[in-house]
Parts: sequence; structure tokens; C-alpha cells
Amino acid sequence: MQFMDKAKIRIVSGRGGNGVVAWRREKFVDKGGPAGGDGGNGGSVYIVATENMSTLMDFAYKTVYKAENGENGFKKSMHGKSAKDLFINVPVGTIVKDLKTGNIIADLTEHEQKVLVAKGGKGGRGNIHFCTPQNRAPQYCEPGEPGIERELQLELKLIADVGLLGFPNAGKSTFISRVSSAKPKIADYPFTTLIPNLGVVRKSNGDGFVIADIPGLIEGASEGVGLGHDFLRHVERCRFLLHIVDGTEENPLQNYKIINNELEKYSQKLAQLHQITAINKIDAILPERLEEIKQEFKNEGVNIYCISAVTGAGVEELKNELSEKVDTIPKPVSDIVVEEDLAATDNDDSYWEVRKLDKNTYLVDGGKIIRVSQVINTRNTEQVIRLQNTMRAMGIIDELKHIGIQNGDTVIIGKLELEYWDDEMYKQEF
Ligand SMILES: Nc1nc2c(ncn2[C@@H]2O[C@H](COP(=O)(O)OP(=O)(O)OP(=O)(O)O)[C@@H](O)[C@H]2O)c(=O)[nH]1
Ligand SMILES: [Mg+2]
Repeated sequence: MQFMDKAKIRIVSGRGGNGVVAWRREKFVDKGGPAGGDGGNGGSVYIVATENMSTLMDFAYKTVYKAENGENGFKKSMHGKSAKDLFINVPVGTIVKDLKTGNIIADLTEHEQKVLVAKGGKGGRGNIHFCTPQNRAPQYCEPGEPGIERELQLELKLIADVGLLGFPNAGKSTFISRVSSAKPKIADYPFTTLIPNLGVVRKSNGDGFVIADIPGLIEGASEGVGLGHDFLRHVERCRFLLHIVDGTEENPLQNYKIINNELEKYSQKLAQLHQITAINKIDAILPERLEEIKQEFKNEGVNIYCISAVTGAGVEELKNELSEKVDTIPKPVSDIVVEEDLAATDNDDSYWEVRKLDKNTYLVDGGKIIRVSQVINTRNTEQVIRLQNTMRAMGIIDELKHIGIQNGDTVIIGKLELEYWDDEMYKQEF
């Protein structure tokens, strides 16, 4: 199995549907009122943590996630359907970053914890909403809001209660396979474990706790020797560490010190976590030799458990100790700072710019103004004036004047080509 603990994705929330301009048309009713329905809301995008995933591998194949758009409104005051929200599943322990700002926007540490990362655009209102005593036949409707598009970085930091530590081949995977239901690969060569594994240990009272098995460390890991020490990231959130030492090696105490030295180089915080030490493979050690080892560790003030992950000797006692410590040692305080994520709900696209294309032609570009232009029927004077008023309110008319527009010039907005006409008479609001 492959393991992926970092991924980049692009997410897009749905556009809101446009409102419409429509009229009641009923027999015997002369000039029915406005009856243009609202557009539906676009789908929002959420990221949800689940215990049913353990890596970010899915994101190697699919990197773009798009929620559906809202439906446009209809005649007869019928509203367009809102789109369903999109939920993207990630493993528990996933940290979500905004790639543009680098801000951490979520740290999903609990099953089913979710975060909104892109709100769907609101549907535009149909002309039934714009009926006033002054204007009983509004020719105006709103376009739907745009969706939000952004790039996110997902980063997995496994969450376990106990982190396994030790040289390659020390028996870490053998231990986890004995005390939990995890079935990692075990072999008599170093670096068998290339990816972190989680195992759930059942306690006698039915509760469980989680152990993380990670690739072995060796001297120089901090300089990238072996598999490096990057995987230590996955035990950073553990309550404490279980250090497994191969007792059949020539110098177990020295090995123990080498690992702790590498740990310190990686992070002081990790080095200061409580550690339980177990000498493994006692089935293959002569009793006199084991006594020597015990004495050496004792001289250093290190308390040890003696086990054989293969025969099971001493394993139950160690397991009880782990259970007890899981209940008494709190999880380390997280140093992950989650920033307020305004971009997730910012559907505003009212930025614009204007350009003079030639002597008599001006181009207006932007998000909102183009959307407004798309719900305009150019044969309807009232709608065109409404557009012009919107441009005035947004400051676009002033800018056009500033760069020299004259009555009769052409203004291009999206697919529309309008003749510019600025007359005091048209400045009234509809
Ligand atoms: N005799 C004996 N052999 C053991 C014991 N525990 C593990 N082994 C053997 O040691 C070898 C390595 O075991 P693993 O569990 O794969 O070791 P690891 O620490 O996970 O190693 P990496 O994944 O390479 O870091 C295997 O051949 C195991 O069968 C034990 O208690 N006694
Ligand atoms: Mg292993």
C-alpha cells in the first residue's frame, strides 16, 4: 500500500442560479404582476474528517472538487433548485492550509468534524422581489453570486495515544500486531515498515487506545540517513512514546541513546514526552546477558520492561502499563494555530477595471458587473438604465468619464455592447 500524507487540491463551490424577470399571464387578468422566481443557491464545499480513511492517497488521483451550481429561477414565481453541498472526506488528523496565504484554516482532530472551505453563491432574486409602490412592474432581477475557487494543501499528522520508537528491526511492528488488530508487514531486515500504521488496542473494560507504528530511525536520521526523521511528525500528537530496544544487539543501551539523540534533534517537545522503554526479543537472550542489560539501564536511571513480542512474554504487563498511562497522561497541547478563514465565505467579486480600446470604445471587465450584464435584456430600456445605475453605484461611470468617455461611445461589458448615454434624467433609481 502507498502512503500519502500531503496533497494539494483545488476546490470550487457552486454558482448561485440567476433570478428571472417574468410576468403573471392569466386569463381575465390584465397586466398580471411580476412573477420571476429566484435562482437556487450553489453548493458549498466542506472538508470532513473520518476514521474510515488513514491516508490522503485518494487525492493523488482526484485533485479537483467542484460543487454543483444552483438552478436559475423560473416563471410563475418558481424558484430554482439549490445544489447539494459537497463533502470531501479526509482522515482524522488532517490539517487544512490555504495555499495562497499559507494560513492553517482547520485542524480536524475528531471523527466527523467538518469545516466549510467554500460557500456556494447565493441565488439571485427574481423580479417579484423588486415590486414597490413606485414601480409595480420591475424589469429587474439579480444574477446569482459566483462560487469560490481556491487551492488547499492537506497535511496528515496521525493522531494516536502511543507512538512507537526504535531502530529498524527492533520488533515494533511485531509488537503492534500482537497487541492490536493491525497487520503490518514484519520481516527480518531493516526498514520493513515504510509507512505509518495505526493499531487499536482493546482494554479489558472495552475502551481502546491507538498505537502508531512508524518506520525505524537510525543514527543520522536528522540528516536524512535511512528514511530520515520526517515520519516523527506522526508521533508528535501522541500522549507518550514506547521505545522498543532490540536486546539481542551488541549494545542496547547505546542504541537507546542514539535514538533519543535523534529525537532531540527533531524536536525538543517530542524529546520531552514521557517514554516507556521495553527490551524486546528476550526469548533470544541468555538470562545472564539480560541481567547485564537490566543493570546497564538501571545505572542510567532508566526503568525497563522486558518482553518478547514473538512469544508474548511480558507483553500483557506492558500493555497494562500503556493503558494506565493513556488514562493519566494528557495529549500534548497542540501548537497548531488555526486562523480565521474569511476566504471561505467571500463570494464577493465586485472588483472591476475599465480600459479604452480605441477612440470610441471602452471595455468594462470584472466579476459582478459582467454577471449583472448577463441578466440584462438590451431591448428593454429600463433594464439597461438599471445596469447603468449599478455601474454608477460601483464607481465605474466616474472612471469611464475620467478616462474620457463621451455620449454615443460604445461600452463593452462581457457580451454586451451598449451605447453610452449619460443624461440627468436617467439618474433616478428604478
Ligand atoms: N526472537 C525474536 N524475534 C523477534 C521478536 N520481535 C520481533 N522479532 C523479529 O525481528 C524482526 C523484525 O521485526 P519487525 O517487527 O519487522 O521490526 P520493526 O521494528 O517493525 O522493523 P522496521 O519496520 O524495519 O523498522 C522480524 O524477523 C521479527 O520476527 C522477538 O520478540 N523475538
Ligand atoms: Mg516495522
